[in-house]
Amino acid sequence: MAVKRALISVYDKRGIVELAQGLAALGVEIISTGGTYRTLQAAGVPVREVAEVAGFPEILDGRVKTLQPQIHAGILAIRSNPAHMAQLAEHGVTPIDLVVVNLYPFRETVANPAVTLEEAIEKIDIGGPTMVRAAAKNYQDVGVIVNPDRYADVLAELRATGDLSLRTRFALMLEAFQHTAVYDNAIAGWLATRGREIIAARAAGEAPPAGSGADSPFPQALSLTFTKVQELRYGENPHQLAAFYSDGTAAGTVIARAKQLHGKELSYNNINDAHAALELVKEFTEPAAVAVKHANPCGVAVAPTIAEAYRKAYEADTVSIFGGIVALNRPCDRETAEELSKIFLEIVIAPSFEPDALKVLEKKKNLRLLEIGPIDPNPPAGFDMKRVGGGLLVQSWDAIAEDPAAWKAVTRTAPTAEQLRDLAFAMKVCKHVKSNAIVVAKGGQTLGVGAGQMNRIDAARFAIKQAGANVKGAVLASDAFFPFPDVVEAAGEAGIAAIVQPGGSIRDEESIARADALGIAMVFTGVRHFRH
Ligand code: 93A
Repeated sequence: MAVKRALISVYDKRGIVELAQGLAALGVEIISTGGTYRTLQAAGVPVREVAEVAGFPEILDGRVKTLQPQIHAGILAIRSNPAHMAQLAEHGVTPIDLVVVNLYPFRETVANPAVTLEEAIEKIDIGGPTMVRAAAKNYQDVGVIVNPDRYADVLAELRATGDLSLRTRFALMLEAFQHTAVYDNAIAGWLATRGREIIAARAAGEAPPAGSGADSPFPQALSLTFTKVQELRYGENPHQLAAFYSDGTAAGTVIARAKQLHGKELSYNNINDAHAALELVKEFTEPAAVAVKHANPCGVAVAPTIAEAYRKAYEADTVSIFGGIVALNRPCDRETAEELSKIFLEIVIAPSFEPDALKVLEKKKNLRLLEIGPIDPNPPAGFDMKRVGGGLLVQSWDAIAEDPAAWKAVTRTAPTAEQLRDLAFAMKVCKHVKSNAIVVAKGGQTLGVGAGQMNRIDAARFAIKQAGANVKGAVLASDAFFPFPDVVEAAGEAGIAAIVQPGGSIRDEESIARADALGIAMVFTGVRHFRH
């Protein structure tokens, strides 16, 4: 599919001159609608107007610009179908190989609380989505760009190969249909809420109530497209049926696109735990190892080498890791593999496995090895979601980056530099532990993890007990504030040297006074990390 002719019709003109110049330099003929035509012409790019090509002017204040058979037949004709091509010739239609469109800004328009129904409706793009859908449908022969972020890559591919690969055209098609789906969702959502209010007021002969106009990141109606990757043997328990669906992005979770090098098929619990392990190991830039059981970290450590980090993570809790999942943020080398193979693990996740390491680990018949490539520190794409009876709870990911430099020491003694490093480490882990969460750590290693307790003091007691004799001089992190000074008291009794917690309780002063009395340094982060 050589690109000979491109139709460019964009509302947002950013980057369009550069793209058009690039296309023109490749000998691509460009046709455009009024505003885009004028922009390109002013920039000296050779361009013809759609009206001239179609032999029909833009009419109805632009409502009919591209809704022409000359345009749509040019987009939709199947090039390998001789009858289609003969019909184009008969009617003097030239094929269009690339469609570059971005739509009237409906969402931006209705973000204005004072917008009228008429203004909103005028911003419903008709011709744009029609071209986008036509071009997307004919992806075998036509490329479609709806996202200015794609300009550079498409141009680069055309420069390199004179063509767009099937994969590129397919990816562009998918993005195009997702784009028009989201666009129509926004229209339907606004009409169903604010539009209805306006119409009801009009029918009652009243002025419409003030609109909120909030440009919410959450669409009014959520239609999600997930594709089945595989059916799973069973769900959390053998009597539950289960499957894994991908949202198609896989950017953050990586599980959907991890390469399984060895071992049995992943189970429902495996995928859930692997996700938890991966999200936590992402937090670290230094070599880090994370062991997870039942979606909670049981041993986490950082060290100068990945083998050392794993050894420390194992030693953090030599009991819970049995049958667990380990995530590494560095390639798994032979030394680490030898250590890993000493115990029964369900999964090892790593950016890559060195051939020596693979040889060692492949001896374990059932051990699943997941190669995830370079660790992407970003949260998964889209939202975090949880099913509840009758609906779906949707929120953004808990992706806030903790900045220990911005933490506030609230006690007379501030933590030492070493304690602050441990506090930062403990808080990173704590963020990934089910609430109520308390983490005790020292020297870049967890010593005790209190998870999922219904009260904070029991979580603290558990973490302290687990740390055993090592607790002296260790630090403690809490995912939420202390409602009572009891955690500080238990920490003092155990010999904890420093505490980090969000702060914000009405009894903060009591906890601070107790910490001062016990000689504990305490810092407040101002950020809560509940996880349920
Ligand atoms: O009013 S429309 O729905 N009717 C059309 O036939 C049509 N064709 C393209 N809007 C139409 N467009 C839209 O015009 C495009 O989606 C794009 O957003 C905009 C570009 O117009 P101009 O090039 O005149 O700035």
